Amino acid sequence: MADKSGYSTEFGAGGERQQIAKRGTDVMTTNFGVPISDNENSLKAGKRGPTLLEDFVLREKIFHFDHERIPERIVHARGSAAHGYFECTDPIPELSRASLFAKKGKKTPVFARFSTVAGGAGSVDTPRDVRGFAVKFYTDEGNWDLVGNDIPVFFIQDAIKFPDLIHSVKMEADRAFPQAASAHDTFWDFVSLMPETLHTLIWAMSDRGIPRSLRMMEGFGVHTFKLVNAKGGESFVKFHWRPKLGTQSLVWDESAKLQGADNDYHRRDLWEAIERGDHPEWEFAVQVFDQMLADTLPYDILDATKLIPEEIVPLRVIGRMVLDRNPDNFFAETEQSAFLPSNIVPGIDFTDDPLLQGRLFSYLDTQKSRLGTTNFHQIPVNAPKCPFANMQRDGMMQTHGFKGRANYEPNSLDEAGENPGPRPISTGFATLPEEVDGEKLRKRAESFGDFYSQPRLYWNSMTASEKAHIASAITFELSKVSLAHIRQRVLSHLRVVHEDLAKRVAAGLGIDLPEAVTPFKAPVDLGQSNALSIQKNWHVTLEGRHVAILFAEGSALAEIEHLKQSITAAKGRVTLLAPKIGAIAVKGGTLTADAQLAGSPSVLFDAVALVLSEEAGKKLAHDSAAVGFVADAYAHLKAIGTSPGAKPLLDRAGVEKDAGVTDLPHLPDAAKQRYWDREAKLRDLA
Ligand code: HDE
Repeated sequence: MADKSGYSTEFGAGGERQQIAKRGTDVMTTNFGVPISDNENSLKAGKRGPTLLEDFVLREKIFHFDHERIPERIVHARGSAAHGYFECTDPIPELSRASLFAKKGKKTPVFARFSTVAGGAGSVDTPRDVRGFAVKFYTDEGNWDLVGNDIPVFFIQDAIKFPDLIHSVKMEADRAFPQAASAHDTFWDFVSLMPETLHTLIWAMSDRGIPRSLRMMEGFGVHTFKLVNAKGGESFVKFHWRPKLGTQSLVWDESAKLQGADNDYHRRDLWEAIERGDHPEWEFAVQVFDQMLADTLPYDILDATKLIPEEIVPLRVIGRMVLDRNPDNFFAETEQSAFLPSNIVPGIDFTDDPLLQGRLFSYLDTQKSRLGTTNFHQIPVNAPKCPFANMQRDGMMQTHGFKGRANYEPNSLDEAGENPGPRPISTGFATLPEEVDGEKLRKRAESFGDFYSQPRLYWNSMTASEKAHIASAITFELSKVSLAHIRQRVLSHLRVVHEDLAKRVAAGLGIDLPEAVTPFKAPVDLGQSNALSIQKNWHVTLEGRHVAILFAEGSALAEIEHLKQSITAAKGRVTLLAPKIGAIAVKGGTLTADAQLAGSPSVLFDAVALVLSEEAGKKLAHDSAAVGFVADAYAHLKAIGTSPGAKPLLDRAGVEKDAGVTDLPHLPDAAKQRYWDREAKLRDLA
């Protein structure tokens, strides 16, 4: 028997056993239960003498420590996860027999992990990157893992290119830098030679590549999957997650500065939100379509570099996910969680998407290398919550003690009164029959051959400010590429995506535009899809947003309290900042800050309020932390609420009045937005 902490208490019998049980887990023991009397000193021959090999306590402790690390994930190494539930809000039995979609109100436990792709496990949270969005549903007919991303398309069409893509984006092989960054030669070399990457590339270069919070990201299953109903009727489906707080992003300079201000910005935000009871929530929606619709599209639904605009196939919301519990132990749960696109349940099925098909092998394979055993499904976070049984046996780290002789099937042991073990059931998972006919060949379908229409659709769907961000991001990344011919080749592709984009990047770099490439397939005009823009779909709300109130000696307590109250009433969050962390004399009493100004730059907040007396305003105008705090909030297009005393500080930080620079009473409203129009005043937009 194991107690809560996993320490064995089943030891001997009678009194001896009771004594151990009473001892509980407050007594330190070796891994084999021997009580330890001294955890400070190793066993030596004489106080200053050599350490003895005999010291099993020391040996065991160091031995275990030496092997604490496991290989990090080859991609998506840095991630954060939480437990929660999926709730079906609109059942779809007519489309799928999956049990989690069967009944309104039905709840299915989930474990969701969010990750960056390129950086190592100890890298930072806010680099420009795609984010992983992996959800494990513990359904009552087995685990379903929807292992998606925050971008609805992928860089490549065929799994055979994945190792090349990842080698190119990770730190370069000889020098081992840059860490967690795509702005380097090998990545841009690869993508410029593989124009199928252009669509995901333009998403990654847009504000989607720098999310504000893991709670403010959309998620996508990316591939086309199938839904299968009880009668075997099938439809195609794409899966979507939509964050309750709306999709929000950082601005580039802010995301770069956050890497210094708080490496764990996203991880901390997710953890703290759950601890506070602000449970992150997403709507779960499906885009369902049939072969007839698929035939009308000018691209292939099996091509993971393409999306289907919501304007063509609308989203149907069928559920919601709420994350309400942090892991107890990061290693045991988050690190050891193993997501497998091949984990599928009756009612859902794969398609022939060649990227998906390759993934079905890779994820199972990689767990053996990462977790060391084929029995990784027995680790609690990976085990289904429904019963499971088969004839698979033994292997490293086997924890099940199987009883009886039935480790093969069929058997007739039941006829001799023995337990025959599990047998297949006709209602179990059955792959849909599909006629397949074709030559064995290494070729790509021509229907996969248009690489430019969808990046153009994306570009055309952005606001002016979003376009500027894309052009600036590509300019920035290419400015870090040292080989001129790579920059040229990228531009020659961008010209086909959109002449305007190519011109802006060339101008930003200060180089001439090269000839455009001749595409394999001429792009077609797909119009625009407003659903793709973050800014056009902004949720005007304070919920999930964080406002800093900066005060100092002489600030008016009543003003601070009133402001704090109105922000929290609108579901915003407030942190009080002051130059000093100790109690400060303010007008009307004393006040203690939650954090110190110099350690809390404004990149950590969505909006700032400056509640300052005239004297403090003058003083802080000569404090570089205060000036940087305000100048960055302004440059990052945030709302700034000010009392009149803050004027010298605003002047010193170069703040000019605009819709986002308000007096204190208007701040709670102003803080619901970013001020994109301000950007043109602040920098030469690409
Ligand atoms: Fe992954 N990917 N991937 N990927 N992927 C992994 O599996 C792979 C792809 C995604 O939080 C690895 O357990 C191949 C698309 C997420 O644990 C590995 C291909 C999408 C995660 C792997 C792709 C993803 C991974 C590394 C091309 C979005 C993190 C560790 C065929 C739809 C899951 C692991 C977590 C992780 C392989 C492409 C998402 C090596 C071969 C497309 C969210 O198996």
